[in-house]
Amino acid sequence: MIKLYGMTLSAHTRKVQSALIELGLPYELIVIDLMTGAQHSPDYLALNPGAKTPTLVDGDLAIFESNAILLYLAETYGKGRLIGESVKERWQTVQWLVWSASEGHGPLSRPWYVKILFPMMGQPLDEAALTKSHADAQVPLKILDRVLAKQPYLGGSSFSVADIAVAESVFLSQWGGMDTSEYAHISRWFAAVTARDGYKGSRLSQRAS
Ligand SMILES: N[C@@H](CCC(=O)N[C@@H](CS)C(=O)NCC(=O)O)C(=O)O
Repeated sequence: MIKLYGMTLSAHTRKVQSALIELGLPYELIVIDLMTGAQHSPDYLALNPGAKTPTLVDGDLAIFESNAILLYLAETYGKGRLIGESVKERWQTVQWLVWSASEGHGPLSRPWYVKILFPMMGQPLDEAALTKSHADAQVPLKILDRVLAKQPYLGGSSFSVADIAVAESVFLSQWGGMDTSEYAHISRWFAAVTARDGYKGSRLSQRAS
């Protein structure tokens, strides 16, 4: 059975859970508690030398980087479901996964770090940093809204792992206090993605079937 090492508090783990649920793949969630430093244990470092979660193990393959895992699952188990079969849709999906990792997730997730995570870890709320994070997140939000004005999903006409990845980042912006409702096309797309079983099921519990 597929093993997923991570924790549901982590957006990157939730992305992978969402894809596994969409594909109906049974998996075992092995909780790596980041608060206790479990990511630095020798056994975990053997799977993921970067000491980050998530890591997915499928047979003798151990793979890390959440967007690489999403692509692996889509290509291996989800062709025509989580990644389009045409060259155009397939590469648009890859393009947005790369954009998410390199351009989108950082500024989109920053409001959550500043407003939620850092205070949870005992730091006082930095209002100036929060204001700046909200301003910086407008850049990727504008890009997404422009694209989603022209097509229903990031990969093109159908839902894909790119939507799973980017919706989780937009969720972190919102949790970090951003009102994204002025972006009509993002709002329409986000409602469609978050209504799906994968998105809903990924936030239920730490246990998997
Ligand atoms: N680019 C990585 C980022 C993974 C990542 O930052 N994971 C965080 C949890 S959301 C983590 O494991 N942090 C542990 C640490 O920094 O010690 C991915 O997409 O998988």
